[in-house]
Amino acid sequence: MKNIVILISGGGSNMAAIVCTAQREHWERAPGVRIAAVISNRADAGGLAFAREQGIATHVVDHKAYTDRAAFDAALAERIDAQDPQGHPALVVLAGFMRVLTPDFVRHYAGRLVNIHPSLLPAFAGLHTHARALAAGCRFAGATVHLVTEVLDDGPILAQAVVPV
Ligand code: NHR
Repeated sequence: MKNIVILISGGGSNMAAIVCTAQREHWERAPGVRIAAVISNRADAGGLAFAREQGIATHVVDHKAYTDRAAFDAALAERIDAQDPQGHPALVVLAGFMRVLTPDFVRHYAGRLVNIHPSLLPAFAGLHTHARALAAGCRFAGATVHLVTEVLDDGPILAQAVVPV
């Protein structure tokens, strides 16, 4: 069984969509994939309750409890890797995860770390994506799934979906 770990910071709507799709499409049967855990950097993230209700293990690694980004990322990676019996989850998904990750963290998960970004990258990388897209008068919005690299919202694009505004 391949294990997916999902990282969130808030309501977890994209996480919930992944979990519901996994259930509906029976990912455990084929291709043999399970959502092993949902991890948040905030204890009050709304998505944690949803995940728990679905029987998914939840964890909090609070960034405020660490002196710097390197220490937080090391603790986070340790918790992520503990979700797989081999210590090597197949995929780590940033689904509204709001902490910038260090190069060491990104290297550790090279090729198996993806982000769901709420814009049509390369437009509107970074924060406040929707407000900026609306202010710019965009007629289309969308989302991008990309491999995470050291450069913010910059890695190779795996999928995009477009919606009219
Ligand atoms: N880390 C790396 N190295 N590369 C990426 O592409 C990343 C990443 C970490 C998160 C998600 C991204 C998004 O899609 C993401 C991509 C947070 C920030 C940010 O500035 C920027 C982009 C994204 C997420 N965070 C502030 C920080 O100081 C905190 C903001 C807050 O807490 O609200 O880390 O949106």
